[in-house]
Amino acid sequence: MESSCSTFNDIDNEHPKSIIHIDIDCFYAQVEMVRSPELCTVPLGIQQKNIVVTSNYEARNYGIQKCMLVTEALKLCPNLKLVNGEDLHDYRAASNKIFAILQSWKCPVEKLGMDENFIDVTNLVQERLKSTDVNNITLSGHLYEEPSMECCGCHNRLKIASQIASEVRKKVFDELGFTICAGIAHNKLLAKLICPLHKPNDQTTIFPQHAVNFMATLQSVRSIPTIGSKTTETLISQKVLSVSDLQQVSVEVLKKHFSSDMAVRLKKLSIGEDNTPVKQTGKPQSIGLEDSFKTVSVKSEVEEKFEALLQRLLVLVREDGRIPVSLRVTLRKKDAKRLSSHRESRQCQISPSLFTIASGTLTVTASGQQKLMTIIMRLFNKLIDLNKPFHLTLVGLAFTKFQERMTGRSSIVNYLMNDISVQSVLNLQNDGDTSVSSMDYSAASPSSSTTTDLSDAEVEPSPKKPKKVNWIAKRRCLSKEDIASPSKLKVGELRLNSKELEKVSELRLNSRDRSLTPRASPAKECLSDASDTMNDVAEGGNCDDCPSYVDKEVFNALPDEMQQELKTMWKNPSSSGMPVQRSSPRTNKAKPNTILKYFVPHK
Ligand code: DCP
Ligand code: MG
Ligand code: MG
Repeated sequence: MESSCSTFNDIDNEHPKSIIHIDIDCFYAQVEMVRSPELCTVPLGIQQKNIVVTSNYEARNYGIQKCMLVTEALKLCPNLKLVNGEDLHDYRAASNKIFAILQSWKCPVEKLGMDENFIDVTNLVQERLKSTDVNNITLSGHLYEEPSMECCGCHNRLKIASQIASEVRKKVFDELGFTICAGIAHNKLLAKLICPLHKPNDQTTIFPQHAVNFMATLQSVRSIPTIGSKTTETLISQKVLSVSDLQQVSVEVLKKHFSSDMAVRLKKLSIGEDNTPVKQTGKPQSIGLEDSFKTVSVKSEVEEKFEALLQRLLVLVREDGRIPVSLRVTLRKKDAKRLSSHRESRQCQISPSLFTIASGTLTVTASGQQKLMTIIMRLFNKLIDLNKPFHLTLVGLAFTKFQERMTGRSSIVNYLMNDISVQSVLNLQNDGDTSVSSMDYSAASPSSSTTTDLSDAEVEPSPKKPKKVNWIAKRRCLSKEDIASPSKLKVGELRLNSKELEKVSELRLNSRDRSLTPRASPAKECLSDASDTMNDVAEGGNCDDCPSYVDKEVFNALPDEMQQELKTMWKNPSSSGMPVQRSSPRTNKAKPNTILKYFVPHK
C-alpha cells in the first residue's frame, strides 16, 4: 500500500513517534449487540462451553468478569442473557471490517488479535503539523496527568495523534456501530497499556515524561505485554512481582536468570521504553483452529473432532482466498507426569489441486475433503501409537503455507491485476484431476524448512505434468455452467505464469486446426462444446487483423483495450518490439515484460 506515512523518518528528537492503540469494547458482546440491538439494554454474556468469555458493560455492573464460569456468572446475575459465541465467524468478519477502516488513514496498521490494532500515525501527524498553529493544539480525550514543560515537541505531536484517534473512533462507530477505546503514546507499549484507562468508549494520551510513574502503577509484571508466564515465574522467584519491583531490581541480578539482551529489555520495559515498530499486517502465515476438551481416547471420536475442525477451517480458508499447500495436525496428550501441558505437531505438504478457484471463490470438492481427512488421520497415526491407550485434551488443525500467486516481472498477471476481467475461455478451473489442474508447481512446493517429517509416501503426491493433448482437451472441457454463463474471472486468479501461458499458446497453436475440427480427436465432445462457447465469447471480438500465429481464442479473451493495443502494435511492429516475422530473429526480440511475448509461437 502506498502510504503517506512512510516518508518522514528523520525527526531529530527524543520521542519522534506517535502511536495509537485501539481496543474494541466488549468485542464479542458488541458484535451480538450490533446484530440484535435489543441486547444492548440487558446484561449479556458470551458463552463458550461453560465459560463466559466476555460480557457487555451492563453485565459487568453485576461483577461479571471475563472467563468466569457460567454457573458463577448466573449466581451474580440470574437475568444474564447468554449467547453462544463458539462460532467465531462473525467476530472475525467484524474484526476484518474494522481493520479495513483503519487502513483508510494510509498509515501502518498492525493487528493484534481480533479486537486490537496499532496505528503508527507518526508521519500523518507530521503532515498535519505543517498546517497547524502549534500554539493552539488541543488534546482530544483524557490525558494521563497534567503536562510538564514541552519536551521535544512530542506533546503537540501526541495531541494531534489524539485528534486522529478521535476521528478513527468516530468513523468506526459511524460505519459499523462499534465503540472502541484508544491509547495514544510515543511507543506501542505505552499506547497499549494506557488504552484501557477510561473504558468504555473513550481515549487516553500519555506523554513520555509520565511513563515511569505510570508503569509503576502496574501491579503485576505480567501486565507488560511481552512478559509471558515463564518470565513471570522466574521474576516472582526473584521477588520481582510488580513493575515497580522490576524498575528497582538491578540488571545484573536479572542477567543471572535471563540472557543479557532479555535483562536489558526487561529493564527498559519496566520504565515504559519500547522501540518496536508497528508492522503492517498482511495475510496470516497460517490459518488454524483448535478444540480442547476433557479427554478423548477413541480414534473414531478423534476423527469426528478433526472432521468438525476441518469444516470450520475450510470456511476460514475460503474467506482468506489463498490455496493452502501445507497442513499441520496438533495434539495435546494428557500427561499426569508433566506439569505444563504440551502440544505435539506433525505437518506435511498437500496438493494445491485439492482446491479450486472458481469465479474468485476457493472451494474444495467432496473428494478433496476426503483426501484431506485421510492426510489428517495419517498425521494423527504418526503422533499416536494406536496399540497403546491414549488420552487427548486438544486437537488442532492448521494450514501453514499457501501458494503464492505469480506476480513477478514475467507474469501476465502484471498486466491484468487491475480488476480486469476476462471471459472464461482461459478458465483453468481445477476439475479435481491432480494431473492437470495444478499449474503453479514451483510456488506450490513448500520449502524443506517448513515441511514434512513424513516419508514421501505419506506426503500428498505432487501433481504430475500433463500430457499436452490431454491437457488442452481438458482445458477446453468447459462445464455446462460455464457455457451457459461464461464466468468473469480476475486474471490474477487464474494462477497463470509466463511459462504456463506459453504452454497455452503452444498447445493452442499446435492444436489449432484440431480445435477447429473437433471430431478429429478423442476429446471431440469437449472440444465441440468448448468451441461453441468460444464462438459465443468471441462475438464481440474481431481478430481479422491478427498475425497468423496468434491464437484467436486467446486474443478474443482479452479485454477490448488490450486487443486494441495489440492491433496497434501489429500495425506498427517496429515500435512495439513485436516479432514481425518468425523468420526474422533479430526483429523478433520482444521488449522485456511486454504482453506481446505471450503471442510468440513456441519454437
Ligand atoms: N476473549 C476470549 N478469551 C479470553 C479473553 C477474550 O475469547 N480469555 C475474546 C472475547 C473478547 C475478545 O476476545 O470479546 C476481546 O478481548 P478483550 O480482552 O479485548 O475483551 P473485550 O473486548 O471483550 O472487553 P474490553 O471492553 O475489556 O476490551
Ligand atoms: Mg476489547
Ligand atoms: Mg483486547
